[in-house]
Amino acid sequence: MAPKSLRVRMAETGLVHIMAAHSPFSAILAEEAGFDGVWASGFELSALYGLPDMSLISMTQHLDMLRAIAGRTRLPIVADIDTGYGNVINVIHAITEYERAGASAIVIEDKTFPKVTSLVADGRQDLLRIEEFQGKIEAAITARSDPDFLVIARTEALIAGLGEAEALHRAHTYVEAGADMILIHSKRKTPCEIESFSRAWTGSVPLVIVPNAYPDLDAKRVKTLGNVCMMIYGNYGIRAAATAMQETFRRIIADGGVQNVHKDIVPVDEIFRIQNMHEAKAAEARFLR
Ligand code: SPV
Ligand code: MG
Repeated sequence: MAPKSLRVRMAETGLVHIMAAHSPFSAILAEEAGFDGVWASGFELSALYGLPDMSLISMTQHLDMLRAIAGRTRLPIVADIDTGYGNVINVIHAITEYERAGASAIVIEDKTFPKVTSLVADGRQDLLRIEEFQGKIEAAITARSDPDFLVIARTEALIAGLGEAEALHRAHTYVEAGADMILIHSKRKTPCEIESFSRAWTGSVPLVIVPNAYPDLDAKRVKTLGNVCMMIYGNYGIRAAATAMQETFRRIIADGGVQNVHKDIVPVDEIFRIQNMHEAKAAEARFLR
């Protein structure tokens, strides 16, 4: 069975849950846990390389990982293409490449290249001129070949401290340019900014949120807003991995060996299962002569 498109899934359930992935392995775990899709996160891939999320990871690096993810999960992939890797010409090229690589949607943000990650304190958050970003959206819509490939426009107006009026104005102009959805991001510790934006939103397309900074906004509360159709859990994969590895690695040093942690982490058989080892063994038994 072919994976359902995000549009279909959103129409069926009203709200899709998209988990951040930085590798095929994390995407497999997201699929097994029951998420509707994976977020090919720029933040997570940057962190995987031990780098800050500041446009240091190239499009080629991100695309290579996305292709590897697409090869190991049937979940739709929402690709975080940051600012689109340059100007409108780079965006056109990126859309073609990401669609071909197997993405179901892209999110493009209205910051200047190179960007600074959104949640860091005192980050430089320079926004693009509205007209230029509208051009990027129009170009993305024109460049896609499948109308179900979603072009999600992300405004960083709240992140940049420009206020709700500017965020709403930008979001409306991005819809005029053809955006399928609007991602509204906030770094407030409470959901107040997002809930206020959602209530004020009169645009014709639904909203996407990334509740990284304001964890209290759970799915039940989001559903009462009525116009948020996608939740992206934007840095939870890498944070969960960091938690587990930090704890385990610390204990091995403290214990002078693996004798204690051994029983608290998954057995190697579980990794074999996730790797599809049984299929490789079966193929070997059948064909290797
Ligand atoms: C990402 O996961 O790369 C995001 C979300 O863009 S955030 O890092 O919160 O901006
Ligand atoms: Mg990002």
